[in-house]
Amino acid sequence: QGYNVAVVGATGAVGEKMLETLEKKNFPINELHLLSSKRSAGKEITFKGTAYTVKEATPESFENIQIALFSAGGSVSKALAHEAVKRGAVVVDNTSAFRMDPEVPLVVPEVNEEDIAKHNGIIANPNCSTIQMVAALKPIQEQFGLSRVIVSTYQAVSGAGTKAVNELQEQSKAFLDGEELEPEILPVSGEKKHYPIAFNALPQIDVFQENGYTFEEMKMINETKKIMHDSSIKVAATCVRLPFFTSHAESVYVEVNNDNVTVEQIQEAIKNAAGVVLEDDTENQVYPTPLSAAGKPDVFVGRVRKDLDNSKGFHLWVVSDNLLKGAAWNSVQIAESLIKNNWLQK
Ligand code: 11C
Repeated sequence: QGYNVAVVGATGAVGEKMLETLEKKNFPINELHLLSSKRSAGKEITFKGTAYTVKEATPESFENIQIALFSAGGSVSKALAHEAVKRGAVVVDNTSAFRMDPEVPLVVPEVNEEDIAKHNGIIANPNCSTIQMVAALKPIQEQFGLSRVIVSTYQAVSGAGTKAVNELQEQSKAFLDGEELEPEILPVSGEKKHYPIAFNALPQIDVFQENGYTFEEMKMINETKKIMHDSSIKVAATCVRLPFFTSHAESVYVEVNNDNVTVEQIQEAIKNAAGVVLEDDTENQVYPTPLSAAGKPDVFVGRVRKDLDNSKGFHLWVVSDNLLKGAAWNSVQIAESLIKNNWLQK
């Protein structure tokens, strides 16, 4: 038995991974509808050997759809997610449109799968840099308590979309040829100023908020508290874009609730956590990197160390493919959970 599934944003970087993931997981599909903005409609995409024409997403596109996976940007989700729900679909939304809405569960299945049951038609997929961090934090919170998190990120350009990927490629070639290309996309498409990404590091992901943090940083702060069901965890974030294509890496400092926790205990907890892989053997130079994590659905953790001054403090290095666990894989996991637990019907 299969489901009628719509993929909204099918031609985008995440949409492409969404289709790859549905295929890889052999998701039970009856009818597949590939939807996009007007601009991308008409393109052909092959899924499991069958060619599909991408259609413009309209409210009527969702008649008879049971599961709609949205990743076409916040404005499309705001315009069409409720239209899809009205027509009986359950929406898994990969944008920031509804994440902080108290009526909308924000879910990383390894952390808070049970929240899916409370949905009113929409379930939000968190920001990619948040997903991989909370997956690594969950076993620590569960076993040792968690009072504080300070994270600095090293994020791939694919998080900013296909145009940013092209910009890094073209700028890098030009730079190596001794030429200079005017930056047009990064740090944020549509912003007043642009800076080169090739051979550079940009401490701005998304737009600045009134408090001096960027929206990406505030997403990490607010989403972490919501997903982990604890608004008392202190969270601070600095998000930085670096010139590589895939995977976000994060240096994460955490404080647990007691003084006697050892590095080995933290490593053991991470090793046993679902969806998380410990790659931590400094003697043999084993640790994850953006390249080693690319194309894999797991979250990888290495470099577990105890802070030298705070007996409750630990440092971790967390890496994951931002388009897989950070986006498509997590969305499809949510869809699978809806089916497995009979949570599609409300
Ligand atoms: C980035 N994390 O790397 C962003 C992309 O809220 O889903 C994901 C944006 C989002 O630029």
